[in-house]
Amino acid sequence: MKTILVTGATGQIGSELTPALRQRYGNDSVIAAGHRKKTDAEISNAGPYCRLDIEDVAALARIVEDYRIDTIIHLASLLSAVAETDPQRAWSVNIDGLFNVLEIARQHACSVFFPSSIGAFGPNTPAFDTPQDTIQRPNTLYGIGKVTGELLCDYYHKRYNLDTRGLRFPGLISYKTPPGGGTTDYAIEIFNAAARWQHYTCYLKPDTQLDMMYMPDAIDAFLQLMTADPKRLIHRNAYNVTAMSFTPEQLAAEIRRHIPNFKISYKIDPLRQAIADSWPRHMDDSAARQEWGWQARYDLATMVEDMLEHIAE
Ligand code: AKB
Repeated sequence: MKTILVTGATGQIGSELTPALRQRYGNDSVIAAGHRKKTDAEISNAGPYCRLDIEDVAALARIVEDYRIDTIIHLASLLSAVAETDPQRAWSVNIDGLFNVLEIARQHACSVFFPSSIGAFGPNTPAFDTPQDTIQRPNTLYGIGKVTGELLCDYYHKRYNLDTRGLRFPGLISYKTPPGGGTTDYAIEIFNAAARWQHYTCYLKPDTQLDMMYMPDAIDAFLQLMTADPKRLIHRNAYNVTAMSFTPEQLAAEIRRHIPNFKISYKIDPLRQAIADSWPRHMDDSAARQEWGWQARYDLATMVEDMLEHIAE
């Protein structure tokens, strides 16, 4: 039986992954940790919650010892756009935070799951069918943190035999938790705007193509990788995974099939446009398919239908 610590449990992935883990492993076996005070959602989410600043290694060690944690899912991180506005803090949270997690995991023999991102690639990476193993020279602090994280997780696996595993997520789309400072946030904001005002002003250019995934697929990917046969994991840190790849104008056209009056206009944010322009257009995720059977359930049409249905509720 696992006892799991989820850092960043109140963030976009954590607020959906934590209940999914609790359903599978039991409420008391999944300890949620976040830097915020407990929210209403977490209170109804019936299970232990600890306040944790990921830069505080002693506090992290206390939680791991007190709850006899054997698995750490480390989600606490600043997203790409917000990281560019404060690179020093991004280093401290994203890189020092992961290093703290790996050190505590080494001392207590915990498994570690760490999400990487399309941000781990850069402008020299092949943009289409981006291979699993390829050039990674990101030009954002967020991306530098993700590549560092992938390499650190490899190092702790090889050097200390820790069971480290990770995924390179594309933009994640969900209706439960609002986005928090990412470059791909437009693909979430657009749904609320479409449902309320039939209009959205997008900060990326109409033809900016990026990989995306609906949150239920992201949760499945986590759970599948966690339980995958370790002997089959060649690229354990971190697997390219994607579900769909589209531009703002393609997403708007799909939304228009449900809301015919929906209109999109553009006011480009140079920071987020530059970040998006440095990321791949479409990743090759065949390693994840071959090594642990990855397959997405949602494409653009089914994701849009489901998002609009839930937002209307
Ligand atoms: C972001 O936009 O920063 C994230 C990501 C793709 O890693 N959603």
